[in-house]
Amino acid sequence: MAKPEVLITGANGEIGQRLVEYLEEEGRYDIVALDLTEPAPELAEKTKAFYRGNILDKHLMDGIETHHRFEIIFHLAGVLSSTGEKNPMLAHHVNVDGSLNILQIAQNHSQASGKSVVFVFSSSIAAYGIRKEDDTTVPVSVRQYLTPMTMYGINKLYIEQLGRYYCTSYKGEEGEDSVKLDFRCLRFPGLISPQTVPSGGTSDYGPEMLHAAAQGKPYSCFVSPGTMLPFMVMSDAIRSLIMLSRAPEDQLRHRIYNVTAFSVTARQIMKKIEQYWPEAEIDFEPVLKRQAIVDSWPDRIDDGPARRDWDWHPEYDFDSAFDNVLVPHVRKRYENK
Ligand code: AKB
Repeated sequence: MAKPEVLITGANGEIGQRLVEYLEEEGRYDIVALDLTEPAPELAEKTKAFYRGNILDKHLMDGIETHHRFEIIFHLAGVLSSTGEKNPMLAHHVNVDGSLNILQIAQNHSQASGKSVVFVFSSSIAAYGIRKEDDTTVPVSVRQYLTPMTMYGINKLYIEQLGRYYCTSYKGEEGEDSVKLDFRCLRFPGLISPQTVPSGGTSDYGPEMLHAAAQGKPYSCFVSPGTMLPFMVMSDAIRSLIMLSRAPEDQLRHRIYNVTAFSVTARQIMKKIEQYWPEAEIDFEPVLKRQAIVDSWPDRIDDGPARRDWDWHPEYDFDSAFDNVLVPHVRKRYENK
């Protein structure tokens, strides 16, 4: 019997690669993947179809819509915060217009099959905009401080709202009542993966510091030592995507959830790395623009609603993340290089 199909956009990105691997190993879905960049053959082999192209390409999107029937869509593709600040127009096109194309596929498939497509969107702490005078000693809830300073953050916030709109109010072109898609969204903190080094983001200093130390390379951190951000290891990010996608809809009191694992300063990350690589050469040379972006993100976010509604909890805190996952895996990754 044919398996249900899942679409993963941004499948060659940091989260996408791990999600493809997870779902392929589980064997529950036929995986249809989409990314702008060419995947490694080992990744492409795990999918039923790997489309290389742009989510703005209407012709490609129409082809994907016609050739498949998705039960679930993980929409991960997007231009990240630092890249987005260098090219805000591009970020807006890809993040907003591209997302609209994917939402429309989900909506059309929901209507055609008479069953709501589950649409999982990866949003970000970039949706927040904290000012100096704001009190962030208390973890920030999903509805507070929604005045993002980056194009990326503004785009994320808007897509969250678009998703909510499709899910609750959308009517077809003729104004007819339609079967609506089932929108679910996670606001991710900074993510740290032992397998990949991110690029184009602003929480990248955490993973960059780790991967540089493991390779014996010096690292100059672009935020100040006291800068604090919430983080999570990649395996917990994948768990949260899977858990939210499978939570019974009637248990979801919200459409948008924060998830987090530990809040640490850049100095704490450096100290942790020095426990394992005492010779690591790490210094701090804050870059004004990137520092301002990170300063506009909350130190701590409240993931209580996710814990209550769908039993979310991270598997790894700061110590166990580094001791049990990140350090052993990055060591292995670079041991013969
Ligand atoms: C970025 O830094 O842009 C991302 C994010 C926090 O969403 N990693």
